[in-house]
Amino acid sequence: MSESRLLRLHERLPELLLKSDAADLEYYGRDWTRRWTPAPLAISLPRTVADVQAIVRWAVEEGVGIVPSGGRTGLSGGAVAANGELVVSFERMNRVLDFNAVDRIITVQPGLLLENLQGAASAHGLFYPVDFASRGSCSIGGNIATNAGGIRVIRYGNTREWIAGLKIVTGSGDLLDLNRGLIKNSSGYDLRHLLIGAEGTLGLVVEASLRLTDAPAASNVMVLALPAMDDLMQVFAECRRRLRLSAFEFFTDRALAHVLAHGAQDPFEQVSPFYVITEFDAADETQQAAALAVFETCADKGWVNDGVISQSAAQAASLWRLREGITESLAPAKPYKNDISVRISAIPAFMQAMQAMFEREYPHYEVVWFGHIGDGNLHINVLKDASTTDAAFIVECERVTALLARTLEEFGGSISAEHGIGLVKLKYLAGTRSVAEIAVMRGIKAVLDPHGILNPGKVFAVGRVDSGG
Ligand code: 2HG
Ligand code: ZN
Repeated sequence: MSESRLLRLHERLPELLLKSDAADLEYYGRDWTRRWTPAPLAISLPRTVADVQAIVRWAVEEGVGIVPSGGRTGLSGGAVAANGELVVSFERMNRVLDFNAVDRIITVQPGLLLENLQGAASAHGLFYPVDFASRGSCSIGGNIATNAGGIRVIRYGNTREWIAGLKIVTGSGDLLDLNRGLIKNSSGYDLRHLLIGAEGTLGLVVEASLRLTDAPAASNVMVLALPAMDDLMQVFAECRRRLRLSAFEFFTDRALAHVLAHGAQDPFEQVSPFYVITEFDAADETQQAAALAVFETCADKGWVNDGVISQSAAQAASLWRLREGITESLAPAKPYKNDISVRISAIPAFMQAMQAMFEREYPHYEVVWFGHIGDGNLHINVLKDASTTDAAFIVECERVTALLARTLEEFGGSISAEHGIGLVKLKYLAGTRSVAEIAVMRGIKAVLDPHGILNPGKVFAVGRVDSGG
C-alpha cells in the first residue's frame, strides 16, 4: 500500500529525492523531544516551490499527512512524524534568493540555517537579531513555525517582528504570496501572521522575506550572582533603568552545576542560588561605567553577592556559555520541559507560586530553572531520578503540568512561550486559550487545510473536542 503511494509520488515528480531507509526514517522522523518513536512513510526533499505544491496535491489525493521539517531542534514534538506521514524536509531549499539594500529585506528559502541567515545579514553590513543556542542547526522555516524567541527578544522581539513577507503553500496546494515586503498594508486580513507560530498546521512556508536592521553597537556581558529569588526583579529594574539591554536571562545554581559539568568555566568562587546574565551596549566609557554603577548599587542593596563583566569578546562568549549550554548539558537526562510565560509584572508572584508547587509536587526530582526572565519566560526542566521509568516519569510530570496550567490560567500566562504546542503540550492548550478562541483556531485550520493533511495532530488533537478554557 505505502509502496504504491510512493510510486505514484515518484511518477508525479520523477526528480524528487525520496528517502525511506530505516536510518533516514529515524533521523528525519524526530526532533529533540525524543519521546516518540519515529515512523514516517518516507522523507521527501523538494527543491522548488512547484515540488512542494505537487507533494501537497499528492498528499490530498492519497490522504497522507505531511510533516514539514527544518533542523528538527524543536522541543515540543512539532516536527515528529510517528504515524506514517510524509516528511517534507526543506534541507535542499536552503538558499538566499535575494537581498534588497533599499528595503533592507533578505529573501530566503525555509531550509536556510539561522546562523547562515545571520551571516548573510552581516555580509551586507546589517543584522538579523533573532538568536538562540541552536542557531547552527535550526532553520528559518522552523523559527517561523514556532515564532521563535530566544535571548534578544527583550530588545528586538520575536521572529514575527522580522517577517516582511511569506510565500506559503496551503493544504490545498495553492501558493499564497503574503504581504510582499510592504511596510504599510491595511488591505484586509494579514494572513502572514496566522502562519507565524502555526507549527506547520496552516501552510508550508516556501519562501520568507526578512527585515534586517543596523549592526548592533559594541556590547558587554555581565553575570551577577544573587542570594535570593526575590531580588531578581529588583536587579532587572536597576539594569533596565541604567543600561541599554539586549538580553536579560537567569539561571539557578542547579543549572550552573550541569553546565559546568559539561565543560563551561565558573567565573565565581562561591555558589549562589540565582544568577543573571545581561548583555548591554558598552560602546563608550559612560556606558561601561554605568554597568559598574549598576553592580555597585545592587551590591550595596544586598541584591547581588558577586559579579563579573566581560573584558573581551572571548570572555563574553565564555560567560554566554553558562546560559546557552544549559539545554545541551541537561539533554542526557531526558528532562521534561516547561516553557511558560506570564507578564513581566506577574513574574515575582508567579515564581513564588511555582516554587511552592514544584517543591510540593516533585520532592524526588531535580528541578532546573532558567530562561528569559526579562521577557517573562521561564524554562523549568524536571529531571527524572534513576528509580523511575521513562513512562512513569511522563505520567507524573503531566499530572503536575495540569496543575501548572491552572496556575497559568490564574496568572493569565501561556503554556508555551516559544517552543510551541506540538505534541507535548496538546492537553494543556485549553487551559490558556478559551473554548471560543480554540473554535476560531479550528475554523481557520479548516479553511487553510481543508483535508487535514498539514502536520496532523499538532497544536490540536485530531478528532478531539477541546474542553475547558
Ligand atoms: C533556551 O532558552 C531554549 O535555552 C531551550 O529555549 C530551553 O531547554 C529548554 O528548556
Ligand atoms: Zn528559550
